[in-house]
Amino acid sequence: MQDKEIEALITAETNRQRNGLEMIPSENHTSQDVLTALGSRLTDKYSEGYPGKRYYGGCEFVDKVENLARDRAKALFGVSHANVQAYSGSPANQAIYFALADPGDTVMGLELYFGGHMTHGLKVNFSGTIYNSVQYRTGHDGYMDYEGMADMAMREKPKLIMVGATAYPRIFDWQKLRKIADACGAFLVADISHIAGLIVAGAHPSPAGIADVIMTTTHKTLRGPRGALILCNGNPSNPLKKPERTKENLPSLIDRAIIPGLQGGPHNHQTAAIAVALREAATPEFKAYGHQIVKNAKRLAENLNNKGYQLVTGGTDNHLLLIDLTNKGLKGAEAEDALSKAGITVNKNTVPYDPRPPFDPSGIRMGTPALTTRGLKEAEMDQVAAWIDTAITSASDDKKLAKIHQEITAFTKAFPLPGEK
Ligand code: DSN
Repeated sequence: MQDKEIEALITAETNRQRNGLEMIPSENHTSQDVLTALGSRLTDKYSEGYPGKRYYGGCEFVDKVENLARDRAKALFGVSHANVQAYSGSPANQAIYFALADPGDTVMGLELYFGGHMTHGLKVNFSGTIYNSVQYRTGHDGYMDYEGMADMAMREKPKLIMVGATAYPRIFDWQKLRKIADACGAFLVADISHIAGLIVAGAHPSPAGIADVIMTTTHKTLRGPRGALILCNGNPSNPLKKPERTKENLPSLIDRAIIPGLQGGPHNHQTAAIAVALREAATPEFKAYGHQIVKNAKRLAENLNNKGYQLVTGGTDNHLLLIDLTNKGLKGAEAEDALSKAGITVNKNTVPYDPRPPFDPSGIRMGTPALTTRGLKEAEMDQVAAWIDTAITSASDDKKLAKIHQEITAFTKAFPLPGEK
């Protein structure tokens, strides 16, 4: 590389990942094939429109790339329509709101500080300013409060109900959610960004055929490049005619919301890398991977429970743990910092009904997708839990934290990043 400054930073970041434990539950390590597609000449090409209906010449190969990505997405998730052009999760959700609601309409989503996402109606996000957002919360036990949701839905009559989370350690009951949406006449949108890999592996129930629209980012448990899929059922109609806002028209509504509604040219290198990841996710190895993520998270939870940590909901059914550190006398940010010095990357996070502010919350969030990609299994989780506990209980002892980092660097040599030996 001619640019030595950027080259050095890429090397430094790669070494940071290689020599540490990546435990942010929304992160993962992609395969070398995904990286190859992402770094290809496809990035040079403009192709506004959809395959076969572009505004540019020279699209014969990128058409095939996009069709492969769409076909693989449809087959993997069991739906009949896939849009693979959204640049990432937030723009994808923006497209869904744009397709299903008008400015000022009521929309309902899980509050960020209870495990939701900014785009699920946070007041300072587009979803809470352009739309009249009403926000539901989990119960005090940390579990989804389906009764509370149903009451709110009947009272507020939202146009759409967004369901999904960034910090929820349990399973979503899609059938219950369908009933709530039907009772108030709302579209049900499932944001499965965190759990998509578990769903395709069969380690979490799928909302396919239940939710009206499914959105997932492609870079979390699904282990692809950054990007997003918007999935639904039906066939797109004439792209030039404005469709009625009905369930039959969902494919057209979504496609038109992406372009011309929100985006210009799709990122073809990203689409190709998504296609590669979707092919990988359809293998038996990926199924085993998805189940192993959950086994590892459960084992980690068991260990930390035994060491006196307060896990929100008492444990996990998926890929992540949300830990309230109040009883350990440490704030989330302090734990994040100590763990980082020890070579373990997590993030500070609010816990339900957190008395502390969001930028200085009581908890941390951690997950097992990236560690599982590197081949760590239950036995290694015992060691990881021991390191986490030592780092948290010795948070102010920089020497001890540095020693853990050394141990982790040595340990990770047996668990190379994808494509490395
Ligand atoms: N930033 C993602 C996460 O960490 O969960 C959500 O967008």
